[in-house]
This record gives sequence, structure tokens and C-alpha cells, in this order.
Amino acid sequence: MKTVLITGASGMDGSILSEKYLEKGWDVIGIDRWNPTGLRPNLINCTGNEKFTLETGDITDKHFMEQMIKKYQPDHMYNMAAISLVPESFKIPTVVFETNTLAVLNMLESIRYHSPHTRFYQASTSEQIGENTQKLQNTESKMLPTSPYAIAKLASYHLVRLYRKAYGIFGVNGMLWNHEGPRRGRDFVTRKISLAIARIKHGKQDIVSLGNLDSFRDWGLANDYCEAMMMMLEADEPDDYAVATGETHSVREFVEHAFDAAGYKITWEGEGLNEVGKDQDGIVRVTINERYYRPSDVLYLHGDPSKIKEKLGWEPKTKFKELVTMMVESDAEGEK
Ligand code: G4F
Repeated sequence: MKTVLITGASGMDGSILSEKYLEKGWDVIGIDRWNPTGLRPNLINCTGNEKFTLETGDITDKHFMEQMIKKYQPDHMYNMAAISLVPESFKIPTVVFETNTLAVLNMLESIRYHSPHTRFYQASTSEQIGENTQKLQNTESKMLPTSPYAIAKLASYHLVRLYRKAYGIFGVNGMLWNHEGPRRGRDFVTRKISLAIARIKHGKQDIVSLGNLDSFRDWGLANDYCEAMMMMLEADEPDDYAVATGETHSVREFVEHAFDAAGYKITWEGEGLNEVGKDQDGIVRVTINERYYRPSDVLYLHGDPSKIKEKLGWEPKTKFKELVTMMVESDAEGEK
């Protein structure tokens, strides 16, 4: 019987991975912080399954994680837990380093001493690219991280490489460009937009307020990307891979397509903080608010997935417009 241990199991990626491993017949151990509501909507398809075990605890507690790794001796382990909202990292950088770096180091040490056969996946990120605006970035690109989040993740990226080289651990970094879907957290820009549009459509809200509309992201679908993660752990050799669509779009384009999918045609007027997006009836639907700007932002992300395609045969199945429409339709249904 095979076992997978997934930290951050109640998040978007963690819950998708949990479902995929249950479908494969594996025992799934999901780790998540205790929360006072006890609600974990993303795990609704897992919690009733006898092969799914939820362990509550915090990855920053070294002893807890050591016990988990010793107890379950997982065949596969995914570290999906992190403080993943970039602007938050400017507010609580110490917690971000404890969670996104120190906890990863402790997991690697526990694997090294107590479960060396475990294949370990680290959720690495395109944010590490930072200020490098070259077209088609990948794991070989110069990393110029520009947030506490990205610097902490880059340190973990190197820790995984070190433990692979120095101690022979099967550790891989999945360097993922932005990936989204109906389970995306509501503070990330895509979900914030799709949810706001659904609420506008149902008369519950009038306007969505955003920050920088002119940064570019390479957005793919989380389900496709979870398949890439699994391929990395099933590969013959451990390696690091860039996972992206190879297409880039601005936040502004995302807004336009998302409103379009709900039957609104957005046109822009004004500049800077005074810019607004109006619908076909002249009603303001988008405003700009300084509070959503970051002390420093990553302006251009455009991934090159050629290595994973060539070596593991992975390709994204979902295109940008399909992703946007899926998110808008899902939220429109949920807000009915
Ligand atoms: O949706 P975002 O918050 O994602 P961001 O910062 O690119 O990070 C996400 O992707 C990374 C992979 O590249 C992950 F590592 C990370 O954990 C996370 O999943 O912001 C995207 C862009 C930014 O340029 C931001 O400035 O959207 C811009 N934006 C404009 N208005 C906004 C808003 N972002 C948010 N969250 N909220 C806004 O109102």
C-alpha cells in the first residue's frame, strides 16, 4: 500500500492532489492547520473517504513534522503549505521565512534521517524570476526575486537541490507559473475578479477595486499543473522543472475577458490611480486603489515549459480564455 503526505492539503493544489491520489488508490495523509470553524470546503470530496486522514498541525513545528514523517514513512510527499500571497509577505517577512524556508529545511532533515526513500516535491515558484523580464523564463533563468516571499522560496529551491546532490534525496522543485481555478483563494487577482463579476451580475456588488493592471502573468489551470507535479515524482530521476503555458497576458486582459464572459464590455478611461473601467452602459465596474499596489511587483512572467514537455511528456491542456471563462462561470453559479 502506497502513502502520500501532503502539507497544505486544504488549499487549491493540495486538495486537487489529494483527490488524484485517492483515485489512484493511495493512502492520503493531508496536513492542515487546525482552524476554529473546522470547515475545509476544498476537501469535501476527501474527508469521507476512509483512505484519507487529516492530521492537524503546523509545518513550522519541527517536532510535529518530524513525527508525521517518521509515523507515515510516505512514498511521496508534497510540500504545498506556504504563505503564498505575495503582498502578505511584505507585512510578515519573519513568519514567511519560518514557513516558506525554515520549515522546508526541517522537512528535508527529517526525510534525510527518518525516511530517506520518500520522494519529496517542493512547491517552487516563478516569482523567483522577479525582475528578470526575459521572454520564456525557466529554471535556468537568472533569478532576481523581489519580495520576501520569493526570496524565501528561492532559498528552499536551493535547499532541495542541495539535499538531492549532497544526500541523494529524491527531491524535486516544481517551479510553477501562476495557476488558477475555481478553488483559487479569493485574495489572488484572478479569483478576486471572477468572484466580483459574479457578485456584480447577481446585484450583490457594483465595483471591483484593483492594483497594478499592467503586470503580465502566464496563467494556467491548477488541475493541469497538479498532473505535472505527479509526473515529476514518478520520473526515473529527480530534477527541477518549469511548469507554464508559454503564453502571457496582462491583468488588464484578464479583467476584460472575465467581464466579457459574463456579458459586459469593459472600456478604460483615465490614467494611473484615476483610471476606471466602464461597462457598455457607462457604469463604472473597475477602479484602482493604491492599497493593492505592492512595494515592488513582478512585472513580466512568461514561462518556458519545453523541458517538462520533452522529458516527461507534460503539456498544458487549458488555454487562457477557457480558464477565465471556467472561473467566471463557476463563481456565477456559486453566487446564485
Ligand atoms: O494573483 P496574484 O496575487 O499572484 P502573484 O503575486 O503573481 O503570485 C501567485 O503566483 C505565484 C507564481 O508566479 C505564486 F508563487 C504565488 O504564491 C501566487 O500564487 O497577483 C498577480 C498580479 C500582480 O502583479 C499584482 O500586482 O496581479 C496584480 N494585481 C492587481 N490588482 C493584484 C491586484 N493582485 C492581487 N492579489 N489583488 C489585486 O487587487
